[in-house]
Amino acid sequence: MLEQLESLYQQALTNLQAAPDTAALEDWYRDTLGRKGQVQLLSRQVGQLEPAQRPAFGQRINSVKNELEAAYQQRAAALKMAELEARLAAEQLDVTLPGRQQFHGRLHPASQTLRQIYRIWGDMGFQIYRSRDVETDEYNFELLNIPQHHPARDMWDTFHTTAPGIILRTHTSPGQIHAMKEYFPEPIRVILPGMCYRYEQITARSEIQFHQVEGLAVGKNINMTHLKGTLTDFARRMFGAERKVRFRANYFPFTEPSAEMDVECFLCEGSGCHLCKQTGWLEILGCGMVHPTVLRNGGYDPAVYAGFAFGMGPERIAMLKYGIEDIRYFWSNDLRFLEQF
Ligand code: FA5
Repeated sequence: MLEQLESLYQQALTNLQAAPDTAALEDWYRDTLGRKGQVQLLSRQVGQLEPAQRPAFGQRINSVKNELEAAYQQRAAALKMAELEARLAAEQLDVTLPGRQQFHGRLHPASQTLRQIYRIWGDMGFQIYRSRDVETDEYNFELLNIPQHHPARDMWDTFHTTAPGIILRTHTSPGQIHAMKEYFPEPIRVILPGMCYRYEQITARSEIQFHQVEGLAVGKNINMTHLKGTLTDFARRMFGAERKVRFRANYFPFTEPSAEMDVECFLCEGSGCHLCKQTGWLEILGCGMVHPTVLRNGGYDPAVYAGFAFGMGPERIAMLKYGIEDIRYFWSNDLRFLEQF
């Protein structure tokens, strides 16, 4: 039996050295030193020996157990180290490599311009009033003093839906009526930003969808001076403190009198260049005193109240500010364009 123990011992040592990884090592331990392992099984057979041989066998089996245990610990440590080294080699990390630049998103140039506009009007006490993109013919035209079949309708080529009388708004002006109906009889100071849609030919200056920012002030003592002063202040904050502005008479059915505001060309400072088509001026918005009919349609008595309104196109303003030659860049999703802002 002692011989059996010695050969078991030698075999166990050989197997231990041959265990390729920690999983095989655990199997070795279970089969050799575990509760049902070979050493344990052999030690249970001690009763079969002559009593005189038992102490020597007992001593040897104890020392075999201790030696195998120590050899196991050693092999386990060596295997663990080898596995760690293999992993480190496989997952090598070069800490001297330069870092990869994080990609930061940014705001679309139209959104940037809109936010600039919001901030300026916000500073002047104007709140943002959101109004719907899908409108009725009544709000987009009739309540703005543009009846059916009136030639002024030709100013706004319209997208119609299959539902009669339901259209995509051609300008943000119908929001004026919504705001007046909601605020009456309070005084009003709002801007109405949003997308507008026109069934127009797409060109370098005209899109079929574009933003507008409408403005509306209604109160008891509002006159043309307020309109001019407020819009001049806006233009100076937007385009520079020294910027000159001018108002040209114009026609809109929902304002009387109506005007268009130009700012001095900021490329040539008014001397004439390709941007301003040699005029020295850039047109930026339409405006006027709210027409009495429109005030009445919003619920305000024109004998008591007056108001001014304006409407500007942020994409056209951004084009002027940043020298963008073609409005089609805004919605064509070309990163080479968008990443410049
Ligand atoms: C209007 O739409 C009036 N509702 C503006 C207004 C409001 C006048 C309140 C008086 C009182 P107009 O059609 O000119 O006006 O458009 C206003 C601005 O929208 C233009 O100055 C321009 O900047 C922008 N715009 C108009 N059509 C297009 C288009 N197809 N593509 C891009 N921007 C456009």
